[in-house]
This record gives sequence, structure tokens and C-alpha cells, in this order.
Amino acid sequence: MLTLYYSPGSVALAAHIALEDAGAVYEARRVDFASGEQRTPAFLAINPKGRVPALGTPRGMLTEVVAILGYIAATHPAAGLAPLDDPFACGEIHAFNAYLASTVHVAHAHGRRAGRWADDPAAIAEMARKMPETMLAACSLIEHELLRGPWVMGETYSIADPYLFTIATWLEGDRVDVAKLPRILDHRARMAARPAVKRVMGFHG
Ligand SMILES: N[C@@H](CCC(=O)N[C@@H](CS)C(=O)NCC(=O)O)C(=O)O
Repeated sequence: MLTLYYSPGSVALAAHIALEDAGAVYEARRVDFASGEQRTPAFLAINPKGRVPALGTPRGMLTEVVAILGYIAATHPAAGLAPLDDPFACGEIHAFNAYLASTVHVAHAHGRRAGRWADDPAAIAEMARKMPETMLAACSLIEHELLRGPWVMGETYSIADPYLFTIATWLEGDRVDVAKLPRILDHRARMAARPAVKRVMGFHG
């Protein structure tokens, strides 16, 4: 049995979709960001980083979307969420997902979480002001170079797809000019039509 710790609308959505894609047996436990539950001693005992997602597994807790997605794919091989017998193709998926984690998600966090990097209100405001621009630049690279279509890696759906979808759901809220990202929007629409995504969106709104 797996336990996914999530907050609605957070990056945990990617792991949630992958669990559904995999046909995994899991329970979803909501972490209440509004009351700051992620910073309570009880949750910090689950994930000392104070972040979601976290995935409780029979071997212990896993954190970081990239690791959780890789774990789900590797433990549910029949779902075909990663080419497990092809190290190079697997590496390409991890490279894409690592870009989302280390560059795109971090750019997004400069909007509402700029206080992680500065105390000066003017510096915080400036980071938030620039965020739509840096998000568009990061997503334009995906639009023009990385997204092969129809799925991220081409003809075969993989653990890169729920991750890109999750970040694509943030774009309008981040004031990104989505008209410049038609291929990402097309991917998002195709993802939204998948039954697994529809089931999970009931939790995430
Ligand atoms: N590097 C982490 C980032 C996780 C992360 O930042 N999650 C956000 C939600 S999108 C969070 O838990 N934020 C809580 C907070 O900042 O207090 C990953 O990729 O899993």
C-alpha cells in the first residue's frame, strides 16, 4: 500500500496522476496548506522538507516528484510508464523531468514563494513581477525543443506527461502568455481528456 501526501493544485498532482496511470493501490492524504499543516511537527516527521508530494512506500518515505515518478514507473512495469529496459530513453525522461523540477517549478515559485530567496519587500515584488517572463522563457524551450508530440517523448506516453500537465495547469495563474505555447496547450487538453486525469482532478479541483 502506498500513501500519497498531497495538497490540491500542487505539484503532487503529477504523482497522483501517475499512481492512477499505474493502477497503483494507494491512499491520498490531503495536507492542509491553508492552516500551514506542512510546517507542523507531525508533517515534518513525514517529510522534513515541509513539502508535497511525499510518498509512503513499504520501504519508507520518498520525496521529490522526479524520484516518486521514477519509483511509480519502476514498481508498476506493466503500466509502461517508462522504457525500463532502455537506459538512454529512461535518461531522456529523467532529464526532461529534472528540467521541470529544477528550472520551471523554481521559476514558478518566484511568484508566491519569493520570500524563500529574499526578505526585502522590493526584492520579493521584483521576483514576482519577473516570474511570468521567466516561466514563459522556460516553457518556450519545452514548446520549441523538448516536447516531441503528441506526448512529451513522442508516440509513447510516459511519466514526463503528468509532470508537464501539472505545470501547464499553473500557466494562466502565473500570468504567462499562453498564446505563445500552443503545443503545450494541446498537450494539456489531451491530458485533461484522459480518464485517469479526470478522476484525479476531482481531488485537485
Ligand atoms: N523539489 C520538490 C518541490 C516540492 C514543492 O515545492 N512543493 C510545494 C507545492 S507545489 C510545497 O509543498 N510547498 C509548501 C510550502 O512551500 O510551504 C519536488 O519536486 O517534489
